Amino acid sequence: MYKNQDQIKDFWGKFLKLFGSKKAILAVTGMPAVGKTVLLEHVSGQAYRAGYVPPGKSDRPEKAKVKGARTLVVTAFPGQQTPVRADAMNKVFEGKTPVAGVLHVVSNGYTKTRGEWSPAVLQQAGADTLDKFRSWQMAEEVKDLQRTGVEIRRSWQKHRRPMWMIVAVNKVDLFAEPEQLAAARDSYTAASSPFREELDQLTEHIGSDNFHWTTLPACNWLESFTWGSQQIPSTLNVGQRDVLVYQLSRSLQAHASAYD
Ligand SMILES: Nc1nc2c(ncn2[C@@H]2O[C@H](COP(=O)(O)OP(=O)(O)OP(=O)(O)O)[C@@H](O)[C@H]2O)c(=O)[nH]1
Ligand SMILES: [Mg+2]
Repeated sequence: MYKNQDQIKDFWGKFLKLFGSKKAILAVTGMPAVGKTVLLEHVSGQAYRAGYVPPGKSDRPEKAKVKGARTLVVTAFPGQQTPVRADAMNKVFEGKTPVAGVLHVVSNGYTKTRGEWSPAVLQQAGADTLDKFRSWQMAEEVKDLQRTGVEIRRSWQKHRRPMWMIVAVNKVDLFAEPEQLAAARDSYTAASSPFREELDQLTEHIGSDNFHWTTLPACNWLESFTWGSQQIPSTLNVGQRDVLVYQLSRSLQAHASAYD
């Protein structure tokens, strides 16, 4: 009998050290500024140190290990389409060890604008309201899923190993009202939605016995979203955010174990 939680943790720590936990290779994909790095840093625990702030745009892939029943060896790719990203994706998706699962991050059109994508530039390009900007970003998300699908199919062709995808619908602190959440879910999963059509096509190419997808709400950082004079408040609190981080971590572990 164990007297307390610490002893149980200690036991598992020693057990995992002795026998090791099985590894699963995971990839975090998605467009620029949807929240991949911040998500990875929360799921891996790195962000829970005092004074953490989001690091900004990634120029290269980021790696982290997430310990649990499975040791998740996770790579997040930079969203910007550069040779560095292409090379990194190639190495992981066509590497020796097959990718077990993909965490594909989307943000319901709330893509953080940075540098070359300043609101002023985007407004000149015709995205002069938040609604137009979000629609445009969501159309970009569909194209980005197509590109990710190409990588997944390459991995399937090389390894013939079943794969899964969790679509993390991120930044839900910006659309946490029940009807807003339902609308977001529809945008990604309703039969008529372009994003869902892309998921269905990918499933058809690989075969439903070999590819499975699901969606999960996610939030890792509480920050309002500003577009011109419009400000969308962040309406969750830290406790609610932590529950979402925990649920995502659990779902990653559950998928990694179930599809082993
Ligand atoms: N409201 C809100 N904002 C978030 C959340 N997660 C991230 N952000 C914001 O989005 C910005 C971009 O997050 P990153 O993790 O850097 O995005 P990324 O997908 O890694 O972007 P690239 O490195 O360019 O591919 C952060 O700096 C935060 O300002 C979230 O859950 N909610
Ligand atoms: Mg990043």
